Amino acid sequence: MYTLYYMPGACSMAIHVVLNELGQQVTLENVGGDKRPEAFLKINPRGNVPTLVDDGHTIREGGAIIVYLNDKHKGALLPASGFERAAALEWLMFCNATLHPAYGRAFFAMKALKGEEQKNILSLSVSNINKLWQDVEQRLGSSEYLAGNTLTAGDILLTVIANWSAHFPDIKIGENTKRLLREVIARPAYQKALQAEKVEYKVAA
Ligand SMILES: N[C@@H](CCC(=O)N[C@@H](CS)C(=O)NCC(=O)O)C(=O)O
Repeated sequence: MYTLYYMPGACSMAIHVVLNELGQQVTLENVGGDKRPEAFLKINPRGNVPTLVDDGHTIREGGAIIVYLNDKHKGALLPASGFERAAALEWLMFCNATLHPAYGRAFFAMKALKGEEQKNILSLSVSNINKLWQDVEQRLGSSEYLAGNTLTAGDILLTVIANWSAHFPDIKIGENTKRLLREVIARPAYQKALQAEKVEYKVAA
C-alpha cells in the first residue's frame, strides 16, 4: 500500500496520476499550508513533495518515484528498454530537471522579491520558460506525444507543470501543446487526481 505526501496541484500530482494510471490504491496526505506537519518532516526532513512511502520504504524525487513505480508494475508509461525508453526518460527528465526549475525561479521572484528586482527576474524567468514551451511546441508539431507515438510519464508531468502558468499571464503555450494537455487531462486517471486534490485545470482552453 502506498502513501503519497502531496500538495494540491504541485509536481506530486504527477505521481498521483501515475498511481491512478497503474490502477494502484494510495493513501493521500496533504502536507501543503504554511507549516509542514512534524510527522512528515520526520519522513522527509527536506519537507518537499512528492514523497512516497511504499511498505515502510521512503522514496523521494519525482523522477525516481515515477521510474520505480512504472518498473515495479510493468506500466506502459516508460518503455522497458532501448531508444524508446531513452526518449521517454529524456522527456521525463526535461520536465523534472529543466522545466520544473524554470518555474521554480519564476515562483521565487513572485514570492520573495519586490519592485524592480522582482520585475527583472520575473521577466527573465518567464522568457526562459517561454523558450522551453516553444521547444515543446515544435516537438509536438511533428510528434503526437513528447516521446513519440505513445503517452509516457513526461506527458503527465508536463501537463501538471503547465497548469502553474495560470500564475504568470505572460507565459505562452502553443496550440500543439494545448492539444496534448487537453488529451491528458481528459484521461480518467487525471480527472480522478484533479477531483481528489480539488484542483482546477486552467490553461488548456
Ligand atoms: N527535485 C524535486 C523537486 C521537488 C519540489 O520542488 N517540490 C515542490 C512542489 S512542486 C515543493 O515541495 N515545494 C515546497 C518546498 O520545497 O517546501 C523532485 O522532483 O521531487
